[in-house]
Amino acid sequence: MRLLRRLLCAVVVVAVIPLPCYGEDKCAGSPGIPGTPGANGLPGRDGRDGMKGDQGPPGPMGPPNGLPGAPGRDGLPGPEGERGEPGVKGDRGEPGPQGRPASLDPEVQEVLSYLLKKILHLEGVLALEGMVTKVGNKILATNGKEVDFETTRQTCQNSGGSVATPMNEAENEAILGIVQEKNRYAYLGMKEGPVPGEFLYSDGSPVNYTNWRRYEPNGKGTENCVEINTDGGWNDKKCNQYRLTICEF
Ligand code: MAN
Ligand code: CA
Repeated sequence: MRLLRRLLCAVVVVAVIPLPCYGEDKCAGSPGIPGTPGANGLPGRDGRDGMKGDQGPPGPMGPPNGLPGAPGRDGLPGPEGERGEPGVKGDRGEPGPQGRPASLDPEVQEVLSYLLKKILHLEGVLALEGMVTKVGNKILATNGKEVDFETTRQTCQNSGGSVATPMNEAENEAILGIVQEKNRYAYLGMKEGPVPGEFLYSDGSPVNYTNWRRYEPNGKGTENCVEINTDGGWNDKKCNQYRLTICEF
C-alpha cells in the first residue's frame, strides 16, 4: 500500500515539471491541470426486464371452518356391479321379408341331406349292434323288460315312441323277430273298443291288419289287450300280464 502511494506521488511530480524547450519559436506549453469533473448526465433508459422470480412460499393457512373446496376429479372406475333384473320384453318387431321355401333353398337342402345321411349311419350302427330292428320307415326296440300293458304304453311314450303296432306282414315279422330272440310274448299297440271283439289303434281308429291265431279273439270283452306269441300269431289277452316291452319309433 505504501509502495503504491509513493509511485502515485512520483507521477504527480513528473506532471508539474516543465518540459525543456531548446530554441524553438513556439514552445510547447506544459499540460494544464485537469478540470473539475462535469455534472452528472441525464438518467439512462430503462434496462430490459429481469428474469421471472422464484415461486413465493405457500400462503398462510386459511381460517378454520372455511368453505368446502371444489369437488375433486373422478376416481378410477370401480369393479363391475351385479347383473340387474331383466328389463321388460320389447314389442314384437315388424315381420321380416318373405323367405325362400325350404324346398327351394339349396343350403337348407344340403343340410337336410347331410343330416339324413348321418341319421341313417347311426341307425345302421344300432341295427348292427342288435339294439334296434329296422322295418320300412319304422324302428323297433325293446328294453328287455316285461311289464303290464299300461306300463308298456307309458314306457314307449316316455321314449318318444309308441307300443309296437304291426301294420302289415313285414312289420309283424320284424316284431316276431324280437319276440323269438327274447322268447317272450309282447303286447301290441291296440285295445278292444266298446264293441266286444272290435280292436282299435291308440288313436281310436279300427285295426285294419290282423294276424289272429285260430279261434282268437275269444275274450268277448273280457280280454281287452292283444299279445303276439312266439309263432307270430295274435291272441286277445288281459292287460295285467307281464309282457316284453317292444316300442316303435
Ligand atoms: C288262455 C288265454 C286266452 C286264450 C286261450 C287260448 O285261456 O290266453 O286269451 O284265448 O288261452 O287257448
Ligand atoms: Ca284270447
